[in-house]
Amino acid sequence: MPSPRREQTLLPRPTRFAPRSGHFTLDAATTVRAGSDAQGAADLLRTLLTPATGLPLAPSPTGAVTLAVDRGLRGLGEEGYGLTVSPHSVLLRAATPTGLLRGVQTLRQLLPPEALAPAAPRAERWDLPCTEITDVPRHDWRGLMIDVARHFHDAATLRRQIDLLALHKLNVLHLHLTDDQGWRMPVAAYPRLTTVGARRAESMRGPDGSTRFDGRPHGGAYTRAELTGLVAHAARRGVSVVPEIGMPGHVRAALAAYPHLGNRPDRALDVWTRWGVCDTVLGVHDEVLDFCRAVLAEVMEVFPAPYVHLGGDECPTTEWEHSPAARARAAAEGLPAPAALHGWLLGRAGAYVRAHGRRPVGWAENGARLPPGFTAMSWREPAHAVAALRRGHDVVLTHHRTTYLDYAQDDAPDGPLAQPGPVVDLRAVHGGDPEPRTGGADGARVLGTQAQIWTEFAPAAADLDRLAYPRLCALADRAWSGPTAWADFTERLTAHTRRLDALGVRRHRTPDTPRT
Ligand code: TNX
Repeated sequence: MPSPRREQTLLPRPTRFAPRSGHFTLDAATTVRAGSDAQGAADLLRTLLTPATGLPLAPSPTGAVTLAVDRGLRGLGEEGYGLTVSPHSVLLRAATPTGLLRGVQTLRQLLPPEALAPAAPRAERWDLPCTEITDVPRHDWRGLMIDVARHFHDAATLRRQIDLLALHKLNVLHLHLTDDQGWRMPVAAYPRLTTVGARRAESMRGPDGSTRFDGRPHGGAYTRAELTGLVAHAARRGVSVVPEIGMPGHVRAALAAYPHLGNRPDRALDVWTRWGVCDTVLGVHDEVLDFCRAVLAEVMEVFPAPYVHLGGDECPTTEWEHSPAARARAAAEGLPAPAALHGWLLGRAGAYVRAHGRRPVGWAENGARLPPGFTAMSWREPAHAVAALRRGHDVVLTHHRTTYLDYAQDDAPDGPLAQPGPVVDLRAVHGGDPEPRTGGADGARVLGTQAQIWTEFAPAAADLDRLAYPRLCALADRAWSGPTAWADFTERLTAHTRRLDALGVRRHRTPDTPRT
């Protein structure tokens, strides 16, 4: 079988592409013309290509490679682009600077895979096949969540993951910054969050219910400068970093640092060493509201993303039911039962976020409804996505059976330790869930989808690669292109795998993924 032309191997698959005969040759003399609003794209092109190819791609007003923002271009939206490669010129156009960043990734994929290697064999000339591409994403939210709370992953590791997201035209890195087992975000007014809350005595070795511990302390937190640097690195690649500060549950690390924020201030708590759902949750007294506001104010300073995730998942309500103070708060607020404090607290925090011009996001579950105005991540069942849309929430599809990359990717008996649950293989991620249709009368919409890497069993940087690749390629393809045929996807993935290998991605190999 002849190997496919390179534009047939693009991943994600472009909306429209037509092969043309001939090729454009990039060599030492090739220069790049870019107006002021295309400078970011020109810089990214050089950052990505110069180290590997050795080509300077110097700026010039008469460059054969033109990058241009034309706000009048129709039909390309915020992120679409048009690319024409002819024998003597390359023209990349978009209606926004972000659209150009997406097109730069396409240009990069049109080069031979060796051009992606950090130190490629230096060649004098690099050929781009002539082609005509118009490409517009299906969804606005195309993301990956990385849980840096269960295991800390440092800023360099995250920068590399951002680079890989950008290669796949994914545009959101959702950072799960806090949980029972660790708090990773520095907050000036609450220093113990990271001096105490970022470190645990040991980690459970098996899944929830296991009695085995590793006996090794684990910890880590980012500095504010690291987070700011991460946000800037992501922005240069058109990736938005959405922070998550979980509440009212999943807060044990914060309560270990500041017990007075809980419901049992008399009880000393450790930063949790187990996995699973912990029954300690935030109290609902005024100091807790002050705490939430102080944390969120700092989060919004560091993270300019339009969205702030407030968690909201897996919040046992027993502590509130047994706390006279919580019962009194519920009564004073006119709530039917202490359990309703979940929505009340999220509502207060969400209102604060909204008052600052941002949009709150929460995990949607059945029993615990999100307050109005929240964007919902529906993770348990597709039916919850439908219910959330009907209640007027925008929705990001994050169903565990198709997007949880912490689940095993095959049923190999000797595979690495994974979250117990269904096998989420490449085909499951590629197939995804059907997009819910509700008629849309309420204006709510499906923003897109994202994959999740919960890190109970992913302590190392290499684990992130292994869990994300190649499954994230399938999610990226679906999120950008909409459903694609399995045969078409796997054929492109086989070629794309050479790009991943050139980049040194430590991908997982399974029977349904390319082994080359
Ligand atoms: C459920 S999904 C969780 C996480 C766990 C994950 C393990 C969600 C919002 N909560 O706390 O890490 O399952 O797969």
